[in-house]
Amino acid sequence: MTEKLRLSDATLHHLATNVKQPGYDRSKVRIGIVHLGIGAFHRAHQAVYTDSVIASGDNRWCILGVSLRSSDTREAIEPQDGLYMVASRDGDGDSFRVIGSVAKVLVAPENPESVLAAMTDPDVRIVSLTVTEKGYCYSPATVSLDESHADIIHDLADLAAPRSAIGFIVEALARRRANGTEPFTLLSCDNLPSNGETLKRVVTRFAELRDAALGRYIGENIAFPSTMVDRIVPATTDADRTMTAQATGLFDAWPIMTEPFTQWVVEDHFPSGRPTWERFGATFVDNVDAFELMKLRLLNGSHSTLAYLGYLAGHETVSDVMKAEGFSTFIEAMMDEEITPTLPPLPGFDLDAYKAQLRERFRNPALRHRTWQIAMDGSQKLPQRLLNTIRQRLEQKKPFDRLALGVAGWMRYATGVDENGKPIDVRDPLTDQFKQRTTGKISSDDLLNAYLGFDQIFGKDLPGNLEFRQTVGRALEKLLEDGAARTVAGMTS
Ligand code: CS2
Repeated sequence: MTEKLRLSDATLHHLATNVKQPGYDRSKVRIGIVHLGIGAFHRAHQAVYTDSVIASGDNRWCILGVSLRSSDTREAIEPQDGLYMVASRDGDGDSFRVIGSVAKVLVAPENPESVLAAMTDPDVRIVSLTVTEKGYCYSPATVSLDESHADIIHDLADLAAPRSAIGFIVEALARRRANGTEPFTLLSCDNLPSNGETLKRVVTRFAELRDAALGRYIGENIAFPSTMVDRIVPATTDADRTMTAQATGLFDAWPIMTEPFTQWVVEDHFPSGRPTWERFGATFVDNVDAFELMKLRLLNGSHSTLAYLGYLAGHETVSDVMKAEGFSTFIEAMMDEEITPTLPPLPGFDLDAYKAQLRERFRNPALRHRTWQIAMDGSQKLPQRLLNTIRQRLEQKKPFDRLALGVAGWMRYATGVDENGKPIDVRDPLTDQFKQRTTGKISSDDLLNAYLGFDQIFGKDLPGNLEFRQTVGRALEKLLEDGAARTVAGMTS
């Protein structure tokens, strides 16, 4: 391959003509949003909607992205003037678009004060977040601040140099209040049920621990609209970088790979103003909960189930899993028979079409979405993706064998050894504890007991529920005896 020029404001005119460009004067835009956790998902989703708003002539909403840990995003896109490409891919081919809405990236650990300065700028009206489940420093089972979390302890002791998103938010709100600057709206874009409420709960609690009056002020004055966000964004590989350079004519150090589908449902509660995202496909509603539950349980619950069972059955990507014997039928039955009856009604919404479309999205042959990627952080994901659905099935006194197999798949996966005796690189905040508590445990009973001891995942109710223990126990036993591929195939024949 010949060396390609690198993407930047100055090289845009070298792009292939079918690549969509920002088309606005980037020197004239102002920063109106600080986004905490500027990973691939944000760049494929909110930053794209915002790019469209800016292109339509409203220059108040450029994004300042903050990385809370590593400098890799800044290193990739700063030499590109913040520009990057989004490749939208499916069986029909790829289409490319350059996004210009990210003006700057800060790396919080290098200079926390610069992040706080950005968050206290009066032009900034929204602070949004994609910090993943574990970034909320909460206990997933109780959805309340984990006051023993190392970052929370640190941030309470060193208010001006926080590490966590929560610490940054509370310090910035306290400074704005002291300066008489209008507060910003907080917009959680993570896959949590009632994500705005959850953010409010942890932020208010953290503020109370600092100062009761600050806690009250935040509880009474700050808007935390909830959102449902959806777009599948597999991690970018070197092959993707090469493909993008070849197709577009410019080298981008971090192009984002995604699907054509995108959805954003947002509660319309922005007292300090907001971009007109609805003009570019976002849906504003009074209450997002029913959409969020639908997405978390049907998409993410199925995704995690396909990821654990699919990985154990030897499949690298979700589309491979969907092709393997029995899996597609299994997931369809799980959606229809076990998840759908737990969802609140959404009048006028075509749920059957939504589910069929989901399965098509999982089959997308152009997205190499690795099961291993989705399998990450299971301890943080299981409660809202599978366990709450099971709680409802228990209440309804209805079967939940497939959901239980998903949970058992996670248990089997988190032992860190695959079905051929090879190690699994288990990424989870609790990986070390899984190892400690499961090593040497071979029988399904011993393993089940070891996992059910994690009350931050299973709560206090499920471990004591006989029906739950027996159903998950049976599923785990079957997985250990027959392996994932045979178990899934056996359940659908
Ligand atoms: C996935 C999600 O990695 C995961 O856990 O289930 O990132 C999923 O792709 C998105 O929520 C889709 O909107």
